[in-house]
Amino acid sequence: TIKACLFDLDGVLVDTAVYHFKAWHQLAQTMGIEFTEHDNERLKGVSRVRSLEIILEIGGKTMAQEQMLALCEQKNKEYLEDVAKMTPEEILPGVVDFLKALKAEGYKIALGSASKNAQLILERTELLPYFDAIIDGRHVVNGKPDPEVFLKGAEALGVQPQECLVFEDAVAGVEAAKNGGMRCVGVGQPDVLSQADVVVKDLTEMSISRLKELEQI
Ligand code: G16
Ligand code: MG
Repeated sequence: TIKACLFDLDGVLVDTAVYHFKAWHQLAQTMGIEFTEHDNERLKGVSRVRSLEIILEIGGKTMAQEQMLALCEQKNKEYLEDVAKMTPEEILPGVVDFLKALKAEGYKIALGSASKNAQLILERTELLPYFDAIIDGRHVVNGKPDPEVFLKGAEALGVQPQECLVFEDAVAGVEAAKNGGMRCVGVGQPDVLSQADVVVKDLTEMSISRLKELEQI
């Protein structure tokens, strides 16, 4: 049976990718690197420092570790200016109704995000009260597709991996769930998230009865 749901943040609950892109694009420009929306897909679900590595790869540049950390900090400052202005209106469709239904039925709920700003974003969007546990970029050593973030979530909730259902929009995130022995709902396009057990467009397609169907697989 499924006892808990674990949610990715960016791309599942809110769309912070637009703010990440804005901040990275600005930074890339100062380095003379052309960084496009298409390139931005590669940054989804990966850590901050890995994001910078990818941008440097695109620009064919290398850089000392120290300077990279300084640039990551600079990017984060820009990003946080937008996060500070976030409101509950930015919650993606279907999210609040599904979280309420899960709560009412006694399911446990955790966050499994790569972001070190996850807690702040949940506060700004008023989603924080729904979560029994938050595992994010501050708690994990190995990024997705390593299952660490979701396994720690299951542990924090006191459930087994096979009792968890993960919601993910990134290929690496779906892989992380499957690597952890969990069932996974992909949020996005079926051709991209082919490893997921089922793919939905957004959480308006989710309900308790749909979740119960997934227990059969
Ligand atoms: C999110 C985004 C990634 C971002 C990462 C780290 O992951 O999808 O693009 O690089 O968080 O964010 P921060 O710089 O805030 O620590 P997720 O796992 O929530 O999709
Ligand atoms: Mg995501």
